Amino acid sequence: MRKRLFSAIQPSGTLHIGNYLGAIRNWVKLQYDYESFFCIVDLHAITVPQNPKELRKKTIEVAKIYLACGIDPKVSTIFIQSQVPQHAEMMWLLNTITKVSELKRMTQFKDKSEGKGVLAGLLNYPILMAADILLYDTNVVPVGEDQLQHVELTRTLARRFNSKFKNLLVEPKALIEKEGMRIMGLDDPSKKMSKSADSSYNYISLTDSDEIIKDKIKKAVTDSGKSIKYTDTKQAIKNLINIYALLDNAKPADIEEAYRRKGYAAFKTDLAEIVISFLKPLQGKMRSIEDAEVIKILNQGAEKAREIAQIKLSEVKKIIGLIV
Ligand code: ATP
Ligand code: LTN
Repeated sequence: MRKRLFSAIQPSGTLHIGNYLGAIRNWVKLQYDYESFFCIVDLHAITVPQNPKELRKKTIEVAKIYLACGIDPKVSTIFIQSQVPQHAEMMWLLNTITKVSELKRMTQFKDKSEGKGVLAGLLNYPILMAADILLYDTNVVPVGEDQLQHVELTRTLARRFNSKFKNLLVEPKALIEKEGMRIMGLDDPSKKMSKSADSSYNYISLTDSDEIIKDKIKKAVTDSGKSIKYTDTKQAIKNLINIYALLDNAKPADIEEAYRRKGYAAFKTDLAEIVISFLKPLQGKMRSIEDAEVIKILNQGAEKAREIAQIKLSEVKKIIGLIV
């Protein structure tokens, strides 16, 4: 039997090149080595306020992006989290073995919970993520570096459950691809590119038009000095070189060399062209996929996921002492 893989993205905005380079690009390759489940985690997305109409639209859009990027529904299972109610139920059960202190120390929680009126859903977010993963006997979880802490908590909960009750939950491993693991914001290279950033100048969406891409790259912050150097002390240019290298299959050192005498403006113009020619075919594919086709794929995916998830959930409930 093939090992299982589970990963997910929140439909909380339009996906950006960071999501592609840090996540989806790897999934496309991995789907042939693992039995894969790719989820659209709408229940996670509502841990911060969402406009209902937009949320529906984004959920379908994320599914189209998965397909256009090369996730094959004949090979992998693609589904919407809220269409598999076992996730929310499993979350409640895991909630009873999770310490509040474990949740409060999560970096993502600390980052997103500044200010007053912090919602319980935001705190409990990693337990839902653990439920997603553990329901499917997942062996590997490909994610960006920022999610490592959540996968660690998932492992802790699996171990805790297994030693308290019975060895029922598989301890998953995070799979972090070194390349592309952290694409930084164009307007602030000290923080990761994020689809829920305040300014759209933070990210390049997979659906951005050519003009917008040119404008965003032109306005991307630059470091002091004019040289194109790939070094940790020049975070802005390092990030742009990374994007260039990943999309153009080039080595950062070669890019550095090629632009040594050309300077920032020429580099940015070329980078914009590279991004545009990468996104063109992807956007064409997205437009060619009908809503009805996506909905059919998502329904089939949810049906398969529910069957698998229900078996695990019933085992867990029984062992805890709930009457199934
Ligand atoms: P949000 O800002 O709404 O929290 P996000 O843009 O950070 O969203 P997620 O839905 O949290 O995106 O993440 C989806 C996947 O993309 C995860 O595997 C995550 O690690 C990866 N990812 C997100 N942002 C980046 C980034 N800037 N660089 C590389 N990978 C990323
Ligand atoms: N928290 C993740 C999204 C996510 C996920 C998951 C990733 C929810 N459930 C299960 C992997 C496995 C994020 O924000 N990137």
